This record gives sequence, C-alpha cells and structure tokens, in this order.
Amino acid sequence: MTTDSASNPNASNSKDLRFVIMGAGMAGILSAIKLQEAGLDNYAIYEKADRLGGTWRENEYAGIACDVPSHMYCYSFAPNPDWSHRHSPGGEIQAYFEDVARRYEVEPRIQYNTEITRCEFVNGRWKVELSNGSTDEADFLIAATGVLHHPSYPNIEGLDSFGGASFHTARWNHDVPLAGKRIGIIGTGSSAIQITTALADQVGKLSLFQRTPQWIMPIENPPYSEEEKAEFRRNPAAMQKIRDDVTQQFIAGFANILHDLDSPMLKQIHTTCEANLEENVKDPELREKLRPNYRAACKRLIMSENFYDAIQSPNAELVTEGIERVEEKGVRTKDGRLHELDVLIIATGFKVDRFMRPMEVIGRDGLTLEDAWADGPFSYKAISIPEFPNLFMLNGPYGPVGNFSLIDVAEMQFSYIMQLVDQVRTGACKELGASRAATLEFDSERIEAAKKTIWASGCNSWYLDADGIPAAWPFTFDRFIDEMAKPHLDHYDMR
Ligand code: N01
Repeated sequence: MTTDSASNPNASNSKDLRFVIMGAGMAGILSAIKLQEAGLDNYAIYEKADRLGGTWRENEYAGIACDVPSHMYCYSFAPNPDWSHRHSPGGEIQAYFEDVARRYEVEPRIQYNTEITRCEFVNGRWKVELSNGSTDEADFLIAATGVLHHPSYPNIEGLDSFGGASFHTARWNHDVPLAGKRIGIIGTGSSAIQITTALADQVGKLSLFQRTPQWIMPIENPPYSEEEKAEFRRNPAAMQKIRDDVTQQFIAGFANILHDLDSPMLKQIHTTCEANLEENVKDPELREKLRPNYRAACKRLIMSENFYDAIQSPNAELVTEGIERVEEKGVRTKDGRLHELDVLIIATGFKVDRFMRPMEVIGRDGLTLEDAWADGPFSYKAISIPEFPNLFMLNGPYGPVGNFSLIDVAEMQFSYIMQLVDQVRTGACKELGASRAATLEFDSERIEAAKKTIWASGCNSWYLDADGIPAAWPFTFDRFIDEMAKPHLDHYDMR
C-alpha cells in the first residue's frame, strides 16, 4: 500500500516522518497500530487522561452497552471471541481496547496525563505544546479526539442548588449509592434509556424527566454460550460472518436509505417502533406520553430490549411536565409539583461541535481553528480542513455517525489518510490539505443532501447544527466507502 520512492530525490525518509496522535481512544489506538504496521514508527500518542479508552473510559454509567453488535463494534483486524453478549457492556469494550493496545504494543507508547494545548503550523511542520510544559514537533497531526466528548449541561435554573448528589452520565460518580434511593434522570437519549433500564428495579423511586419522547427499536441481547465462544476461537470465520451480516443489515437497512424518506425500510423501522410501543405499554395514558410526534430515526434511533418494562415498573415515573427549576430537595416541574430526589443524573448529552477544541490550533498564515470554524465546524469529507495542512481527522465534522460502528468508519478514514501521507513519503509534495474550493463544493452538496435526510424530517437532535441542518454524513454509506477508497488528489492543495 505504502511505497517510498527511492529514486525520487524529494522523497522523505519515512522513518524521519513524525506523527503526533491526539488522544488514545478507539481512533488514536487504531492510528498508532496502523502507523506501526506501515513502518512509520516515529510517532507520539498523547492522552489527557490517565487511562486509554476515550468514550468507553469516560462513560461508566449504569447499564452502559453499545447498541452496535459487539462482533461489529471491534477492529476488523482484532476480532474478539470472548464477547459476552450480542451487545456487550461498556466495561468489556473498555477492557477490549486496553487488551488490543497492549497486544499491539501501543500501550507503552501512550503518554498519559498529557494534554495537547496548542499546535501551530510553522515552516512546514506542526509545533505542539503540551500541558506538562514540554513541546514536540510533527510532520503530521492525527486528530483522534472523538465526537461525543464534552458533556453538555442543561441551562436549568437552580441546578447548582440541589442538595443531593448530581452528576452527568459521562462523569458517573461510583461513590454515590443508588440502591433504594430516589433518583431523577433528566433527558431521554440513549444514555438515559440505558440508565433507566438498569436502575428501575434497584432504586427506591426513579423519575425520568422527559422533554421529548423517543421511538424505541426493540432488540434482543442474548449472551454467547461457552460453546459459541469456543467455536469463535476455533473458527474466526464464524465471527467474520456475523460482522459481515450485521454490516450489510446496517448499510442496506439504514445507512444507505437515510435520504430516501419514502423507502420501505425506513417505513418499516417506524412500523416496528410503533408496534413496540402499542404492544408493550399497557396504560393508554402512559403510551400517549411515550409516543413521539416525529418519524422514527429522525433522532438517533434508540435500541432497547426492555425500556418499556423499566418505565412501567411500579417505582418508575415518567415525568412529562416541563422542568421549572431545580431546588435543594429536588426538581420542581411547571405544574408546581416538587419531585423530591436523593440523586439527580444529568443525561443531557454532549457539545458535539467541539471536536479537538479547546486545543488551540493555528494553521497556515496564523489562521486559528476558532476563526476557521467561527460559523460552525466544517471539513472536507470529515478528514481535512483548508489551510490546516498535514492535519487529518478521524470522525471529524460530517462523518457518518448515524447508528453505525465508528470503528469501521475510522478504519476506512485512516487508510484514506495513509494515501495522503504517501504523497509526502513519495516526494509528490511536502504538505497537503483540502483546497478551499473543493471543500466549499463538497459542503454545498452536503448541505443540500442533509436537508433531505430523515434527520431533517421534523425533530430536534444533536445531529442538527446551529442552522438546523444535520451535520452528519448525508449521502449513502456506499458513497462513503467509495470516497474513502482513494482520495481525489486534485481536491487537495499540495505544496
Ligand atoms: O444524549 P442525547 P445521550 N431539559 O443528546 C434532553 C451515543 N450513545 O448522552 O430530545 C430537559 O441523545 C434531550 O431532550 P430533547 C449515541 O450516538 C450511544 O443520551 O432535546 N431535557 C435528550 O432527551 C447517542 O445519540 C449509546 O428534547 C434536556 C437528552 O437530554 C449519543 O451518544 C449509549 C435538556 C440528550 O440526549 C448521545 O446520547 C449512549 C433540558 N434543558 C450514548 N437538554 C449506545 O450505543 C437536553 N435534554 C447505546
């Protein structure tokens, strides 16, 4: 795949090319493994926390699991025969990343507790400043900083005045006992639904504060038996078969039809969610409170085995009255009622427009990322930003995020990035980044396509940017695969 041109006098000695990887989550570990494989061993991987794992390190809330099946939600080159369930819990996923990082000898290379604070492109190289006061220099920056990263807190009066324990889902406080307590959860996204399902039976009282109801796609989550795991060990093709089948289902049943509102598959998703609600919620009043007034999959589709059971358990209450304010003793809703609580869980999601920020990033001619993204984050195909040469992103703005495995996405993106790196390795140029013209053209096509997707069909969600336009890959997944297969080098400014 990667070739040095010994005959080209401009070719770089690959061993000299230095890479700085931002973050040791799923995408950062992947980058380090792939660089090592390509013989590009001159890299540093900086991680601000004291452990690797990214989102799986940060999200330790009760009931956390991945709704992408486990045999798909793992690196293609590192299948895992030991997944306990079709959708394995978050702790297992974290352990998987730790294990892969160790086995591929990336773990000892990670510099923990080291936040990148500033990067500036000076004379063809990136000068990198670190929180410990030291510096680095790199030919390439790989931004592997994740999407759902910075907790978003609601702007609710009195939030700080609550007298009990309160924490965001991504800042779970394991020291707070929950058994038998009165728990409030604000939000009804994937996090809140999983927490409700995990806690409803254990706590004294669970109050779920719902601003907007969600469609729930029913899933099954059977455990893998010891015989099945032994078979996966003996015959890795059996794992691959599951991965291929699930991937095809995701692509054909969802990712390729997001823009086709009349497609029978999208209608089928809606019908399935509707039937789930009709058949599994007995009380008609509760059923109507749980019924969304928008199309299924407009918000990120929630998958759950048993949310409806949980919310119907005797100690659970769905609160649909709006929140007036938070007080010392609990949450007061607009009808004047005080919901007394011991613990308040903030399940209000993430600031999804941050990406690598608050890091200060300064590209060509002093252009800061803050200025470049003043009207909102943008990119060329989720990979590159004009005037920020040799900086490439994994899962950057407008990448495919809709109910798909971001691992597969990152693997495709990284192999695309390696083809860009090859341009420098072979001496075709010293620096490259998407041209402004190609980025603007891509962006206007993207916006038009985004307006036609299911995400723009009449609901509010974290997919939408400040102008209400979905900021995720709006084309078919097949197109993403094609785009990532080979860069259009004429869309790059190569110097
Ligand atoms: O966050 P969210 P999340 N007052 O943004 C509500 C991934 N993930 O952490 O709908 C009251 O989806 C808000 O209400 P509304 C997955 O990609 C995956 O749950 O805007 N409520 C909404 O209900 C997911 O999509 C998995 O009206 C307020 C909720 O908070 C993404 O992470 C598991 C409010 C936020 O929902 C984020 O999920 C978990 C306010 N002021 C997460 N502000 C799996 O793989 C916000 N809300 C299973």
